[in-house]
Amino acid sequence: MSSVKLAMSSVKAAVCRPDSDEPFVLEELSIGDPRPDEVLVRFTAAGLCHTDLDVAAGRMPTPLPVVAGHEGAGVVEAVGSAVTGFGPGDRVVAGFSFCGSCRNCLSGQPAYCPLHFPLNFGAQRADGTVGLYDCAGEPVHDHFFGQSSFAGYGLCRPSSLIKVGGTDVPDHVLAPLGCGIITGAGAVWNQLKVTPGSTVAVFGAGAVGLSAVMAAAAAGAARIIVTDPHASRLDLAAHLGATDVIDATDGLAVEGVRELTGGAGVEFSVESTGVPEVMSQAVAALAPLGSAAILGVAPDADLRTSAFALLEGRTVSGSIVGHQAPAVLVPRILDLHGKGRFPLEAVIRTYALDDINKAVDEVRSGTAVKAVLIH
Ligand code: CXF
Ligand code: ZN
Repeated sequence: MSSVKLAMSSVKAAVCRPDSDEPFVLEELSIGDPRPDEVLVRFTAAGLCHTDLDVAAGRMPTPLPVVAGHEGAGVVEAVGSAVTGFGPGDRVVAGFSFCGSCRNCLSGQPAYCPLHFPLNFGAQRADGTVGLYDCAGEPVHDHFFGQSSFAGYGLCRPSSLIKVGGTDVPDHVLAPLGCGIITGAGAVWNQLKVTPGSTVAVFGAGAVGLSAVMAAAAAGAARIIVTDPHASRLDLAAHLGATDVIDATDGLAVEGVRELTGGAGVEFSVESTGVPEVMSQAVAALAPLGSAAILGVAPDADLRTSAFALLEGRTVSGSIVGHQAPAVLVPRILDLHGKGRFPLEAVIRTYALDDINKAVDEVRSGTAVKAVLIH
């Protein structure tokens, strides 16, 4: 990284450091001015996603120390001279970065941009520089998902930003639309294309799984079966549209799904746990011609499934961040939210940024579903 420093302002941030006992260390950092192609955003809220914890634990290809956070919401403070389409005062949600010019980006699938990993996990500018420095003057990696929203201000890539000017939804509700919420909802609508009257099983009732439940309910699914080991999350699933719930602690979720469907299995399944055995269950619970969406992140796992089961027309595929441009998906969810058909508030618990490690503990224990940090 470059050691060149520019005009700096102070900013509070949660930093992932390789030598720390806790996932996040609260620090005062310095931030430079936006480059010509950057947008300076004042973040007011940021959701905590499992990917942030994977980064803190060194399980992702992200250099440390780094300011993570990839579900930001806030207000544009300043824009670089080459930025178009954004101006000071714009309310924005921050999601993932993409190049905008490759075949996948141009065909409306920016999540599958070949530069997804360097742009979102590289945590630096293309020239290797960063915009954050610690109190010793040492560089701290930023530009995580083009935002690093666990800092009060971020030097953002325009591709990561979605304008949300026309809504009165508070920022702590908007923030998780950057990743977790669109991941579950988009898989149901864009990847599986869940149909009215159909049967759906959702494995895992975290923020992604419960977003899949809300999306399946909005799509008119007749049967939505949810399985999870936490009773409180199953209660929440029932509140959000699940027609049946299964306690996953005994490992008999597939048998439960088959019993509830008269032995047939479901037309659609969604896996959101990242546990390889649960991924296999999501496939095993399918009826012939059924489709499973694998959404959990398990970097080193193999997926085991019956090859014979695939002969009956079952399909298994994965997707990331909603399988559609966030600029299309986010307004769709906000429209449903405005009609009371996507009650995001039910899955959100807020924490001061200072309490980010408490938020991590409560997500890990299952007490909180979607933790959102308030700056
Ligand atoms: C990521 C998860 C790991 C693969 C790429 C997309 N999404 C954010 O949490
Ligand atoms: Zn995420």
